[in-house]
Amino acid sequence: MDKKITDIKAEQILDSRNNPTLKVSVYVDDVVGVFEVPSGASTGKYEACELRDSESGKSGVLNAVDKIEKIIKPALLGIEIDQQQQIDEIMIKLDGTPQKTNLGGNSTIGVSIACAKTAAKVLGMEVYQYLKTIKSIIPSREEPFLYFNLINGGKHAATRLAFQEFHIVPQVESSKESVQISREIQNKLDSILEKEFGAITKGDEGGIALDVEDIFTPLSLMKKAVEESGYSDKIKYALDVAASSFYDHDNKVYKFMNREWTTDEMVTLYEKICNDFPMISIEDPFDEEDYTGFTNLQSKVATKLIGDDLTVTNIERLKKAIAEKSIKGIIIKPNQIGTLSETLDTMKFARENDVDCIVSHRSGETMDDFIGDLVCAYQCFGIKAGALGPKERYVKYERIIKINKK
Ligand code: 2PG
Ligand code: MG
Repeated sequence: MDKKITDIKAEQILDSRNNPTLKVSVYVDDVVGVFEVPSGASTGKYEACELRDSESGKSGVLNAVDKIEKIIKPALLGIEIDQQQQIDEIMIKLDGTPQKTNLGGNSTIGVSIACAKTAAKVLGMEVYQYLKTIKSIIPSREEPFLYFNLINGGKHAATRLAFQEFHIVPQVESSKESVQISREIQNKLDSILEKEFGAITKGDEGGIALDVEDIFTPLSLMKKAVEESGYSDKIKYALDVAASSFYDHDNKVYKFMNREWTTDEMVTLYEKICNDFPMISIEDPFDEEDYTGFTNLQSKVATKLIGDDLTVTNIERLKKAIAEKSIKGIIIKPNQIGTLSETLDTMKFARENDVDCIVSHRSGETMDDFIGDLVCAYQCFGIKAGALGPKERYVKYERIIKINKK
């Protein structure tokens, strides 16, 4: 069978926040693989560039569509679809910038993952099976821990809550059971909050947009829901603080709960959180430049600190975080770096250095379930895919359950 790329098409679609994003289709004759690109709101400043038609807000991506059809497509036509490394290297070279500002990381990741999906089909494999053939990565767990983001704050909700994500993480082996447990706890939490606060509204990732200032309130409410559901012995908690979003660079302080916090005061606060709640991990507890804040806290707590804005799926930033002993885990978002090959290099390096990978959706999502295949192929530590409810979140969990049934 011929395996050469015969066509590439791109179009503009809408993501879960109604913002324009890319859909890319890669063809080998009549076999087609499609990837719909997600988009972040609390983006790290070292992430690959998201190319948009204008600087203001989340404008169109027609410029990116053009770059794919006029620049990337001619360079990739005729290349063997199962040569992922070569495909990605061609795009990296064509772009020629450190943060893919020329072609856009959204364009390159769209093409890169669509190629992998087409290759899987051409070879008659499931996507996760194909991924295993292109890189071998040290596994963390048979099935990933599922991180359910039950309360949304920060840039994902229009409320006073500064911390971005409050997760429950069921400590069970099976994804199916994990979803079942989370469903019960989420329903319980909804009814507790409806009683306490009246009508509830949801944030970008399907969790509740709770309008409170105190960061302990969401944790206590989740604990109450967990206890009333009878799952206290099966649940750990996790946070994504996304601390860069409320850091004052000029004065070197964090601003939330109506006051300013120094880095040392933040360390003390996190130690208290870890004492009061069984925390499995805390993501981005400090600003994206503050490796030493991470290092200081990681030396004091057993809870895993996770880099996201700190590391942006970039192997060079990961190397620095490892050298400084800043983290025990890294968030993996393919669109932060812009190609599948670079994503897998970062994951492989992380695991060789005893850093766990947590694959993650973005706050602006599509119906694509590729990250379900990614997390299962390499048996990663965990996945963040939001709360149960919104379909664009659920398809990721559904895919993981389906793969693990086989
Ligand atoms: C994060 C993500 C996903 P965003 O910070 O981890 O939850 O948010 O996609 O807005 O960067
Ligand atoms: Mg994050």
